[in-house]
Amino acid sequence: MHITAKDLAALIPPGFTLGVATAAFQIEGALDEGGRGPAAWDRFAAKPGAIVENHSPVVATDHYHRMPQDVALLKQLGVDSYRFSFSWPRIQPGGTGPANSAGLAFYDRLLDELLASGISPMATIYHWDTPLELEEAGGWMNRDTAYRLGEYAAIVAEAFGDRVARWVTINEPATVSANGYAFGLHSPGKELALGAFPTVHHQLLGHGLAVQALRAARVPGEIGMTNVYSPMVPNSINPLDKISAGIMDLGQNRLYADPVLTGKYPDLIRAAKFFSSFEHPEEDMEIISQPLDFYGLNYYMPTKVAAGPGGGTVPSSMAEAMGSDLSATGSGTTPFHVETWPEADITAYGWPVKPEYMAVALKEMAERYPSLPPVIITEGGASFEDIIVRDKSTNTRFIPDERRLKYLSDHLETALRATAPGGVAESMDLRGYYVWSFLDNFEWSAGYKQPFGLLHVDFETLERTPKASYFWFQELIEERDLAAAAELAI
Ligand code: PSG
Repeated sequence: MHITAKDLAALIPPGFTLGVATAAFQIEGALDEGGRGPAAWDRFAAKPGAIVENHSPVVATDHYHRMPQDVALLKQLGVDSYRFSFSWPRIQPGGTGPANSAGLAFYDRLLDELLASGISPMATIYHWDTPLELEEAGGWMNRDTAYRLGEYAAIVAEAFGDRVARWVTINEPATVSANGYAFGLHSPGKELALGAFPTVHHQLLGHGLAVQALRAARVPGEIGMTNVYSPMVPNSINPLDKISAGIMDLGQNRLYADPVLTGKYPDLIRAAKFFSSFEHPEEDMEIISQPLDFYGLNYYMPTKVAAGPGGGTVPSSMAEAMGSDLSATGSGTTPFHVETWPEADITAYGWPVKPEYMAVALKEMAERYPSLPPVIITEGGASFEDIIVRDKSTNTRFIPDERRLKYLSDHLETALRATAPGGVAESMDLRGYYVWSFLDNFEWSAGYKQPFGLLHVDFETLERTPKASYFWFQELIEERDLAAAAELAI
């Protein structure tokens, strides 16, 4: 069971944002309409075998053509805010030069529809859709891409600065570097292992340059960036398991958060060979660590780590690469792998459902980074296979996604309790939670096989159907508003 919507609503502090999130490439489709240029992801997804069952992003949810209906569904849901991303190749088809006016016009309409519906826009500037031309020039391996991102940010700041309430410069650089450049699971499909380190630095630099562009344009909205965070849990008290978890924590969490929040790469990273063989101006660190108005956190799950070969989901190349390279510094370990939680619910993706680790994540973040700005959970959610129950007599359809609903309720409850007075992360100023995702969409290399939406999408007919989780979120927002109104009346 989970807490009732009414009791959960009572835990929500004033001003806390409830929202839903998407990303352009995962929902828009219309890849060659409106003057959009090709993205590296278009080409990657077209490679046979790159995407589960060779699913195509060409149509996705057809949001590009259905945007007004989708905003109506957001309004009906009642969310305070909607997080979406600007498509870089729609706005700058080749990744450089002047803006494509048809591309800008689409987001102009989206922003106007949102504001007319009373929904506060949160815009991600870069959610992985690198223009193909930039990828062909090296993509994030090329320092130049960081400057291109800064210029693109200046364009969206100028065009939309009057209407965007919150800006996310980049989303999850960790996933781009690891999946895209180290292990080849995402675009551009490179398998550089530790050689992918420049893509980390260049994305972080791009983030900093985007912040500079937004500040220079004096946008009134709040500025932040988003990193994914997964607490790394040793499989046992065996010191080798602990060291393994520590290495995963360094390579997936701290590598991306430390530079932004402290202006420094972690010492163990700085001591590694791959780091010393990569040269970058020291001034970059100041650009990367500019003060932010908020820090975005994508939280999905913890990761249980054990020393030694076996198990799954950590590509062995990563384990070996990181283990062997760090061992050269005297603090190394054997290769390691991810263990499962036998007692936990498991999503369709194979991700463990362990809501109590939401509190661990927030506590670790709060303790590790004393100067942490206000935090917004910019994504959280779960993929489960959905079934549509049809009632012939009333000709209605019902999608009983209890497990997704419970995932969301338990995680939001845990986050609210952890950051409330007396909670384990009480020093954290948590300002919001965005459900991933508003609607089922193109889940990168998993295609349409991993539905995260509050809305079901039939990828044959493109029809949207609210799931039980949609009605739950709607009820939660209503209960919160009722409680606030009652408070005012007293
Ligand atoms: C990457 C890593 C983790 C979770 C999600 C992502 N992790 O280690 O817990 S990807 C992220 C992304 C979005 C995806 C969504 C679901 O920002 O585009 O669709 O989460 O995978």
